Amino acid sequence: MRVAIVGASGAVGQEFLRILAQRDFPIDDLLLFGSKRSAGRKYSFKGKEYTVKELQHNDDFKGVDIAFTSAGGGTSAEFAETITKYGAVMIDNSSQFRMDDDVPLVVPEINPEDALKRPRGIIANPNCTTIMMVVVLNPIDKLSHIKKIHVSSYQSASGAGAAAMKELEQQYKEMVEDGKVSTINKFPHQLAYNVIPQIDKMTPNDYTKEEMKMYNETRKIMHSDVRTSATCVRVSSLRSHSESVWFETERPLSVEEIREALKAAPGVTLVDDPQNYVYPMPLDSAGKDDVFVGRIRKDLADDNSNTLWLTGDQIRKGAALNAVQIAEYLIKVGDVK
Ligand code: 11C
Repeated sequence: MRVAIVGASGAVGQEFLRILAQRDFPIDDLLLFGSKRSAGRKYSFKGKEYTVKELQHNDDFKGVDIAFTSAGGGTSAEFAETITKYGAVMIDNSSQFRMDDDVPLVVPEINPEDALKRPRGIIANPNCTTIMMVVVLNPIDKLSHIKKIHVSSYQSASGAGAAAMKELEQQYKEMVEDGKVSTINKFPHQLAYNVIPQIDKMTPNDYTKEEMKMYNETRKIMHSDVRTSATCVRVSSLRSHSESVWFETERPLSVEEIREALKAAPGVTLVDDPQNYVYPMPLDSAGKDDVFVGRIRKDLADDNSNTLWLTGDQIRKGAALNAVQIAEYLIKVGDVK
């Protein structure tokens, strides 16, 4: 299997290297690509050193079976044809193609078969906050159809990339040393000692793009008419996103039913013993594969609704791991050999 990683130096790119090694993904040949700036950097994979090549419009992707791309929507748009023209399957982590009708949007626990219909050779990896929510809600939707979702997210600096994580650490350092923050590049405002109720750009309806991704992508992945109203918030945790989710089902569900469904759900770990202060937190889910869920309880304001709290590593299940699981599925069903 010839595998390429585009955006190899980024937070997600680096996670691809770790996950592919940890899962012993079948790789005969690995190619790393990046911008002109990151070309020449060296990374080791399973004891061998690999050098990042500049991504260019040439024949570098000839013979590549799977290309994991995570270098931003602009790069994906510009290079999709170059990457796929010799038959490589492009599993793209950007938001560029997610809502295109001829590009499947896949979470392997939910709609793996969608990955097999890809006329452009592109499979889109969903938005991280959306992936984690649907992995938890899909098994509940099977008990009774979910009609409405209200969600507030608590998204770590990691969602904005490796440089943003460094910036948050720098901001805390500046606060301690100077009493004020002077480095604000990656976030719209100071994040240290703060929360910012804006992730991604604002759209004309006053929801942000991140919030609209949660609305649109949830419907496409779950093949559902569900309506999601989200408020996405950047918080000053370093890694792992969390979400507070209210969902309305067609029939009232008991907490016990939901717990049982989630215990059996792939990719989900139940951490729910509220009376003993046991619930999931981002510090515990960072670096792990599953989405962790707890605080499951009846909504006091609506008999047909329940509420829960979830947290998961946005760089792993929210990005690189989900993409690798898509590739593993393609190999398992013999679609990519
Ligand atoms: C964040 N969730 O935390 C965003 C990053 O749609 O792939 C991922 C954006 C996306 O900033």
